[in-house]
Amino acid sequence: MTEDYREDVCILIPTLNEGATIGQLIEDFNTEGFGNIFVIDGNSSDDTQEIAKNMGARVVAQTGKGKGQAVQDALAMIDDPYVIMIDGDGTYLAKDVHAMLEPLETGRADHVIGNRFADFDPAAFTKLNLIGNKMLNKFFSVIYRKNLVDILSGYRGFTNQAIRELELHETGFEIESEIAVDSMKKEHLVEVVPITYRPRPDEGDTKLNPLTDGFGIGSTIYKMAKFHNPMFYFGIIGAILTFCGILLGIYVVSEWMIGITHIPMTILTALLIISGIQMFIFGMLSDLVVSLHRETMRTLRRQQR
Ligand SMILES: Nc1nc2c(ncn2[C@@H]2O[C@H](COP(=O)(O)OP(=O)(O)O)[C@@H](O)[C@H]2O)c(=O)[nH]1
Ligand SMILES: [Mg+2]
Repeated sequence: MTEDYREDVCILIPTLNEGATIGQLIEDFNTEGFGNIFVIDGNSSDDTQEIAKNMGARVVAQTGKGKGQAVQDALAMIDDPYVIMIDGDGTYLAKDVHAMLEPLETGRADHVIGNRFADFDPAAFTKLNLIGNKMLNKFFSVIYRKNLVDILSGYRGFTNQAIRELELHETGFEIESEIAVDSMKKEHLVEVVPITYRPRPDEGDTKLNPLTDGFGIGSTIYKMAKFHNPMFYFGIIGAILTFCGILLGIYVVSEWMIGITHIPMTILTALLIISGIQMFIFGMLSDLVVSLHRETMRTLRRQQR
């Protein structure tokens, strides 16, 4: 390693069988002036670990399974003032690192998201991937009332403070959305920075399954809404119950008009509508609890800082 490398920035790379690209990626970061490289590996069966070690990276094998678990392992081991997280598959460019760092260094942001939609190769996203990404981003912005443009981006930057405050539990590909949600919860300053996104050199070799992982990510975003926007969380359930109740009610009333009475169905209608309205009331009460909790946490964080 030369003396000129910046040591205050840790480049964190989660890898699973990325032997084809990891070497070039580390070299590119060296060229940009970054030598503090941390590879958290998912026990790759190829030569990822050897290549990274030979290039001077700190290589650690994750203790469990999944990208999320790897990231959690790694973040607990990093003390540097800034962390830049990037996929090891060669889809993101090392030269975008300066733009990613700038908002962190000037204190404008605690967390930076590299926006892949700013400049992407048409081959980098499959149609399904692009639609899924857009839908999940929309879903996120409705629930959390903030448009972070590309919540599933694998290129992220954090201050040390932000990392210590994040509480992450998701082990798989839900980790990016969990980071986005938790930064909202912790009221971190988040900045979105345009970056370039390229196709994987070994196309189609992604470990992500667009359907099952997409569904998992969507349900993580929804599940966590309970703690951030409970009116939305309970409101959806309430709306479904009330809607079913009203539909059934229309049927019961129209049958009653022609002289047929359905007693059990009438009871069910009433139950559905009442439970639906109850859900809205739960939502309102939870909203109150969440607002009060947010105030308390805000005060605590101010004192801690
Ligand atoms: N350590 C570790 N890294 C993983 C695991 N699964 C995926 N990765 C890495 O996480 C990054 C993103 O994975 P990728 O399959 O490219 O997902 P995509 O970019 O969302 O399609 C890549 O660098 C992978 O090598 C895992 O289980 N453990
Ligand atoms: Mg990838």
